[in-house]
Amino acid sequence: MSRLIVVSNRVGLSRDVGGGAVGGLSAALTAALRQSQGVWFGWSGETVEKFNGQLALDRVGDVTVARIDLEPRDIEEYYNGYSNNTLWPLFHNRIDLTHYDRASADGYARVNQRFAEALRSVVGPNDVIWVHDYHMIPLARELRKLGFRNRIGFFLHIPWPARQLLTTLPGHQALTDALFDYDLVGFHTDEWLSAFTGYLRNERGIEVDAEGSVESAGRRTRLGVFPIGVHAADFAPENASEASIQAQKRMEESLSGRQMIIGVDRLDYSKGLEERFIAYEQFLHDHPDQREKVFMLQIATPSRDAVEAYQDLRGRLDAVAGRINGAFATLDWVPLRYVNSGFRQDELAGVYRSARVALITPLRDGMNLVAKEYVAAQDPADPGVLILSRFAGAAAQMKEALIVNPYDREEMAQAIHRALTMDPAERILRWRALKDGLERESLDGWWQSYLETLGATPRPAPKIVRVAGTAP
Ligand code: GDG
Repeated sequence: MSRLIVVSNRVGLSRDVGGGAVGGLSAALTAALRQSQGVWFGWSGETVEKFNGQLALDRVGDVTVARIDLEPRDIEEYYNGYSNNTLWPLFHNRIDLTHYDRASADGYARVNQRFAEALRSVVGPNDVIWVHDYHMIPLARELRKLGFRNRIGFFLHIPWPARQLLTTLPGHQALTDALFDYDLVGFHTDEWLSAFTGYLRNERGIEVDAEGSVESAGRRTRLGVFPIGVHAADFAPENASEASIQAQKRMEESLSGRQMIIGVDRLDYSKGLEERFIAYEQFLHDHPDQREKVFMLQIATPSRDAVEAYQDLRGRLDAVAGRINGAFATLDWVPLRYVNSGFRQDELAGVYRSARVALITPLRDGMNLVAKEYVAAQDPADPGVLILSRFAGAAAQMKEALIVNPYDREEMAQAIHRALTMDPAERILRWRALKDGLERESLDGWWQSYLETLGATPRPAPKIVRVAGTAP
């Protein structure tokens, strides 16, 4: 039987999380895996002094979880280094934060080899392998070297950078060539796909054929756009869990009749948090009549603390938040509540429901799921307004949001004012269109259409081994 093998840096599924604690993407991949009693493979999050290649196997319901430990040096070079200090900033247009060094690039290659070796004992000849994200670009190449002839797909959760930026990366050719060892490469939006094909055409002289495939070194790779969605029902008010209702109640009690603006992001420079705070400051400055009638709650869960750029950002955000509250707070009003702890997903849904406005303004984002979750959580009779950056992949679909340029603080300040004062009829009209979009582009539809497309790609041809003395 053909099973699905999902490979990602971290495995989102575990025995000890349940209910609202698991994120939507993890739940969706788990659903995909359940269908074929599949395997989810990734780094355990743990380190061992000396790499031993040992797989820890665990069974969670119908799904097998296979995890592997890495060495501290692997984490430094592969994870903190090449993945998060080179590829992440570069793919998010932050060439100023992109650090390249040969040791990290070597560590990235080494860990991908280690993952491929470890997959040998897991993967059967008919299994379909689905590799996720920028940590694993060369994995299919390593698997092919070991003789794997399985269908292997890759999905990039982040944007693809413009050619002019990508070509600053030493070894960009080898990195992109590695994608040709996949049978299907998927992106969130047409824009990311066309950045990729533009690079291939203009830098490498490789054209996309009429079927949307590219051919290089005798291998054919299909390219496609698969916009990820959310499981709207998990956020819908009618399905609210007790924890969700309590979170909403707690929020509403703390509003004291004020309107709330919500932001929820990983603490990451790509999310435009500093620009957002400054735009909110501008709004408070431009609209004295709105002060004390509104507040902003920014939930920003720390991530990648070991990377210097993230420590710097944290310091800057603390300073701007302090400045805003110092300048505008009164005895019983704090204009900006800035929270660095995480919440359960169902609690978040309750928080989304109590917010009149969501301010989701990344400087660059593969998709952005928070924008969709906010829409899914709204009360149809009294929905809130989504303000969305034009640079989030989600903006390609969510056109009825108030679309803003996150670099333009005056425009953002105006959009905040417009959202807070929007009449109910317009709010409902916009929300309905956005909600319909969520139904059309659902999370289940995302993985199903990706896997269908991957399943329809021709099976990689066997390697032709020439026997000495025979004619070619
Ligand atoms: C990458 C791409 C792409 C946040 N705080 C808490 C929490 N979250 C959840 C949100 C949302 C998820 O984390 C964040 O997803 P995003 O899409 O906004 O961003 P990234 O983490 O950067 O994800 C992105 C995504 O991959 C999927 O392809 O959209 O562009 O960068 O679901 O709700 N969840 C819980 N507590 C928190 O405090 N439970």
